[in-house]
Amino acid sequence: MRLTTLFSAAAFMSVMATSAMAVTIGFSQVGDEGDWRPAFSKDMQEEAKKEGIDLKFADAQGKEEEQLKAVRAFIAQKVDAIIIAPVVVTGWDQVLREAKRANIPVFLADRDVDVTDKSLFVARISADFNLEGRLAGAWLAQASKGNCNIVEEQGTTGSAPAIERKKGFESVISNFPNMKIVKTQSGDFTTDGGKKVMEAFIKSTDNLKGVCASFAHNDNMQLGAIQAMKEAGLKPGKDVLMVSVDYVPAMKEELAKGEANASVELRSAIGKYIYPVVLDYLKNKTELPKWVVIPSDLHTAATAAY
Ligand code: GYE
Repeated sequence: MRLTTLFSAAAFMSVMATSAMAVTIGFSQVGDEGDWRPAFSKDMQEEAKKEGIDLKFADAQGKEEEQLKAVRAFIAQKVDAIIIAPVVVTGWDQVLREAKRANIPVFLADRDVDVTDKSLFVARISADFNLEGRLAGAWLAQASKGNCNIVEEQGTTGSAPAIERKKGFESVISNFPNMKIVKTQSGDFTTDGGKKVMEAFIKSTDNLKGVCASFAHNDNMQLGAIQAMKEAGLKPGKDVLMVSVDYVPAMKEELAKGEANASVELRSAIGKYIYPVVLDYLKNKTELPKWVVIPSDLHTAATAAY
């Protein structure tokens, strides 16, 4: 009897100790556009559980104002750390200064911010979007032998991946005088957006006459573009080379069917890269590299893993 009481008292105390020690992290997520982002959100929630982190998850539904509100709420709640996947790169200085004043370390996951004072965040953990653009461009240069009129579906205007994927892609194709972007428009990283943009391209180019490739900043826009092209009687993957970024499951299927040709993988299970950096910093206050880079790979039907 006494033993049981003793045991449960000890168990109670240890539960108290663990919960008192549990790290609380606020995570401000972009939203749930596309297939990649919800997979990333799910991974962040599952990994947090595994690490015993009390995660406060806020979905900004693609709006920066919502993210600013969420970050301010995290500051008011005195969380131990804040992780932000910023919708766009601008507009962050003020709120990051507020977090710094409150002594709450901020980490960037996935997307980047454009701030002059880099001490406003501890580190960014993400893939190299410029490299993704260069890999897509290099694949296309080879596949088209340096001869290609390209239509481009851009991601969300002002977002780090839209800016950097474009820059990286252009830096490669600029080495080939007969490769050029003939049409470009934002499809906001969504399937619907990509479909609408491709419909407009089809109209304005007389059914993609003379167009050799579609470069989409993410797979969902390319999936929408594929639909639009099929509806117009075109053969994506055959009439037009299709290259994009993310390598989501639906794109793997398109690669297998031959309706798409290449996709640069953006890993979504990246909580295992992000949390150890945050936890290590909270525990040891170690100097961290400003950018922890997650690797990227390009896949075609030949290399896709099914
Ligand atoms: O490629 C896209 C998502 O921020 C890099 O955002 C990420 C991009 C990803 O919605 O599908």
